[in-house]
Amino acid sequence: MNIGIVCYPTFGGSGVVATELGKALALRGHRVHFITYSQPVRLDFFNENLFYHEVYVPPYPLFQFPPYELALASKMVDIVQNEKLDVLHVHYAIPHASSAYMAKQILRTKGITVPVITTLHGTDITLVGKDASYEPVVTFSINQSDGVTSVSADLRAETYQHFAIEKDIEVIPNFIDLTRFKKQNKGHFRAAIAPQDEKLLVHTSNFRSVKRVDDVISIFAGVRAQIPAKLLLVGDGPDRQRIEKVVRELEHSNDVRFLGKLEAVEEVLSVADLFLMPSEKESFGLAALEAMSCEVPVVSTDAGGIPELNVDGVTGSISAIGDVNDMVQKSLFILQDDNLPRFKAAARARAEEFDINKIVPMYEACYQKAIDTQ
Ligand code: GMT
Repeated sequence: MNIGIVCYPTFGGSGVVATELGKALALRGHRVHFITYSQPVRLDFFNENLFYHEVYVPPYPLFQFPPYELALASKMVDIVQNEKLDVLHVHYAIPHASSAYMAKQILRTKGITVPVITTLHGTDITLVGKDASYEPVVTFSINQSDGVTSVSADLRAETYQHFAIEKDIEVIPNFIDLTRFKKQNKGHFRAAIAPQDEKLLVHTSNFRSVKRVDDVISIFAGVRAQIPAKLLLVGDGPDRQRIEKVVRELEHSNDVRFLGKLEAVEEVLSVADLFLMPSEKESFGLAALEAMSCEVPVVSTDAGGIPELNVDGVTGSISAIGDVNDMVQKSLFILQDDNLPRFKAAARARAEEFDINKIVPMYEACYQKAIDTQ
């Protein structure tokens, strides 16, 4: 197939899923055209089946808000027409699904039909999309899509609950490359970070308020009060500066390291004992899946789709949002030497259920169905 993928090119989960999906489709022989405003972070190699088309928004003094969605729609028209795309797959509803709708209408006037698949990732529904400023457009553009997928059953339920959706939504979960995300021998790194063999706790996120990074710090402080431990924080975002101040006030502030936006997160996960995900909203929890694939159990909340991934008492633990005490107690339990090996093995075994090779064919089938029903 000739496939167009529209996504955010940044470190966010939806961009990572879209890029990894495109790469996997290219390896399976499809031609994949990425359409976005800059080179996707993980698209940093050459493959004869991969193409990147940059959306350029010309500046003009009149524009207080440059109209990206119009430039995107125009670019979609150009690429569908000239590269003869069979399907357009947009990741994150806002504004990609409405731009795709516009592109589809323009193409129709030229006698060209192209099916549009919209994948809902999370905050496009649970946070931003619900807002009255966007809701009518989000509802309309989802209903106009030829195929709609969501990354968890919980996100699908929330979409039906808050939007008047007439379409079937298919659940296609996040996936993982088990060959990249596996425990590597990084003993030297562990010895440098935890010379006394302290337990290593890790959190990775975009440091937005829904991630509740304050809770990460409080959970760590509770654990550190009982056992020797270190905390590694990967990622960056709006809350980072404030969290740095919070950390400076801690009794054990030297045991917390900010690593910033690391691309090779699997190297950090390879030395970790526990992953903390105390999110308030989380449609799936790709970062937790990456950790589990590297044999790291997950202490999480029951937000959104996390319980569809993390199995309480088996691959980690589940607590109510904000119940820091419970997460401290569960962390201490999992970290006990008698318990940790079994949690680690179960985390990896669970991650294997989300093998990229099992999930990508679900997208291929979804494309084929949309093409066949045009
Ligand atoms: O986590 C974020 O805020 C980034 C966001 C995105 O869309 O870029 O991630 C969402 O999509 C990921 C991939 O499908 C999911 O694994 C994340 O759970 C989801 N984040 C939220 O729902 C908050």
